[in-house]
Amino acid sequence: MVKVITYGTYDLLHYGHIRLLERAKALGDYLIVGVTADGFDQTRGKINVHQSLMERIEAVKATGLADEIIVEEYEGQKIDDIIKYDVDIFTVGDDWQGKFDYLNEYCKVVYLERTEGISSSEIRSKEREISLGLIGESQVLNKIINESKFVNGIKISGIYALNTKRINQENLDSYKLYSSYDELLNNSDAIYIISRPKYHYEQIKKALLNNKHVMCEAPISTSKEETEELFALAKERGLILFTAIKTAYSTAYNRLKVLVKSGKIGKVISVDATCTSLESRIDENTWSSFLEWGPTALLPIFQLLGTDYLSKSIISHIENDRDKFTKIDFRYETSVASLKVANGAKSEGDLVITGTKGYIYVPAPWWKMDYFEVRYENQSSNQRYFYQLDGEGIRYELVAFAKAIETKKNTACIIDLVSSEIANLVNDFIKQKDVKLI
Ligand code: C2G
Repeated sequence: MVKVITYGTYDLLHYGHIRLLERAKALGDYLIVGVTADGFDQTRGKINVHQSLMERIEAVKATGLADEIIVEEYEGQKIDDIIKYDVDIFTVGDDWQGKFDYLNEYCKVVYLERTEGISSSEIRSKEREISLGLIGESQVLNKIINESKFVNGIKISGIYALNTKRINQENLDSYKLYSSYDELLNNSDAIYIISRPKYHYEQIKKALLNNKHVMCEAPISTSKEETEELFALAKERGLILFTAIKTAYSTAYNRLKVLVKSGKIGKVISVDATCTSLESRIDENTWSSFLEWGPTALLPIFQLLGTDYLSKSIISHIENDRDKFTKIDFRYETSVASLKVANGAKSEGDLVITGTKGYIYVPAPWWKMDYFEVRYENQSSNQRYFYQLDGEGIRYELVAFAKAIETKKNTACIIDLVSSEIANLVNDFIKQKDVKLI
């Protein structure tokens, strides 16, 4: 029996895929198809895959061409599979010509002619593109423009900014600069807001009332009530309202959460996060340390321990009525948490999750997470995890936003409750509630 193996993402299965599978099948008597896992695709830069792994497996199964279907999870798995399944022929489309010659050491390698004129990415981009309007004054806006180029289905409709001093000239030349927010709204399907936090509520509300989807840099607003009102309004109108904290959309961070929730380090006793950067990412006179870094530092605390802490204490160092350094300690029923944020001081920007069986250490800058370690008393049991993170993770949050708009399912990685509690803390901070000064 001649066994053949081939691999692919098989997203939005089309006749190009089917023709490949038919010819692969014809090479032998038994065809194994390796369908790529979501995480593996993301690691190898395929971030726009629309269908889940199960949907893609089902589609390949429905062709009736595969005698066996396996999942491709990691780089180098092909060699393991060829040996494990005693494969005679590896085949793949000739868009990969030469890339798999190394497999000749294990089996025959056959490149089959690719079917011209059709591809999953063409199908994806033919679907209605979301025109995304940008509002705000921060240089992060330049990153969003750059990252949007990697996302099928999103195109930037233009920019509205109170001042453009932090927007690259190249972007000002390439994208329409609208003279009003109304004009931006009229020319967009969705809005990405990265303006001063005190404007967020009005800007989000106006976008939702104009039936636009919204992604907004945390905090969504500076009060819990306003945040809850906005999420309710979005829900009522069938719109997507996403909180943008890019860490939440990175593969590594989501794998870390799964490991913690699965009990990998036992019960979590403490979560300690530090974020500092002396050069303020965002305009010096708009954001304080806590407004700039608080939502990011709060994310793992609220997502791993919840938002029902029993008490908190805030200590800040303030200069020219901007906090240059803020430390917050939380007490929960059976755990504690702390955060240190500063744009007027420098510290080790790591994240440590303390558990009863071990702990997770994420080195600085933990918020651009691509690597973390699970550490135990017996160091030989330590485990290291690495997940590709391109462009600081902003493209992944844009992909999640586009997918949510398309599927009308709010798959936000940051649940509304967390967004509301972040806003609540921001409110306490602004009102200096539970705050002591140093
Ligand atoms: N294909 C084709 N004609 C097309 C599109 C795709 O013959 N118009 C072939 C590809 O060459 C590949 C298979 O169909 O052999 C699946 O294509 P994709 O789902 O795009 O997956 P890809 O990332 O190309 O898979 O490690 C090998 C890769 O996983 C190959």
